[in-house]
Amino acid sequence: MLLLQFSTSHYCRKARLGLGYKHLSYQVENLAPGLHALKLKPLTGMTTLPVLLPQQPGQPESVGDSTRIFHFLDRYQAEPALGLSDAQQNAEVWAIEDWFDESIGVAARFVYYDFRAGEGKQVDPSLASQAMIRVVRWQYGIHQVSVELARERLERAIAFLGHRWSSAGSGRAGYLVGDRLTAADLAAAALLSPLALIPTYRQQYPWLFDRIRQIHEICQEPLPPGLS
Ligand SMILES: N[C@@H](CCC(=O)N[C@@H](CS)C(=O)NCC(=O)O)C(=O)O
Repeated sequence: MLLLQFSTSHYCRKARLGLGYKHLSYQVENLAPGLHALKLKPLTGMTTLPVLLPQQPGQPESVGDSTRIFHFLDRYQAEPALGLSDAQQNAEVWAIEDWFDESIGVAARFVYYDFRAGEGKQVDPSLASQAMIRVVRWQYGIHQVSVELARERLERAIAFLGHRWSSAGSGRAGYLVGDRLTAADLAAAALLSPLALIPTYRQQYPWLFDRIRQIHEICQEPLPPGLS
């Protein structure tokens, strides 16, 4: 299998967590931002990464979108499953996965690039990096008001995770749904990982980053910047 990705994308990290959780072997190809669209449009009809190429007879040529990749992986290899067998719990897994994918991952992107353009400029002050950040801010409409809304969204998501993940003295790590890791936990761990570089989040929510670290270790995925 080949995973087409941007090396720094948290959505591509999410796909890698799924592949790693299933112990599947795969290779990655890093695409150059901008030129990526030329390669992807004919393959998936979209321009976003990650895209998985199963490269096996009887399998689709390409699977675009990290949520579709998770569902594909469950069809391709049932165990360990990313969903749950109880129908109600399974519906909750995929609803939370979708919330993180469509809303919280976007909010994390807004807050991360706002940080990188200001207080976190020293992470990479090079002209090339700052130019790339300006393009991303323009492309996604990242400005003061949208960043403020994104911060509020992140606070609500972290409070939710606090109830389900935080072991708060019990010595036991929790799960978002049921009694084992699912697509919901993997999505949350990947899509909040950009916050690991932002000191205020690190100081305020140490348990969050402990859990993100544990999930990466279980999925045999290198830790995100800030945790490595
Ligand atoms: N919901 C999509 C989001 C993927 C996404 O936003 N990918 C970004 C990188 S983090 C991308 O490829 N952007 C380039 C573009 O939109 O052309 C998924 O889960 O795969």
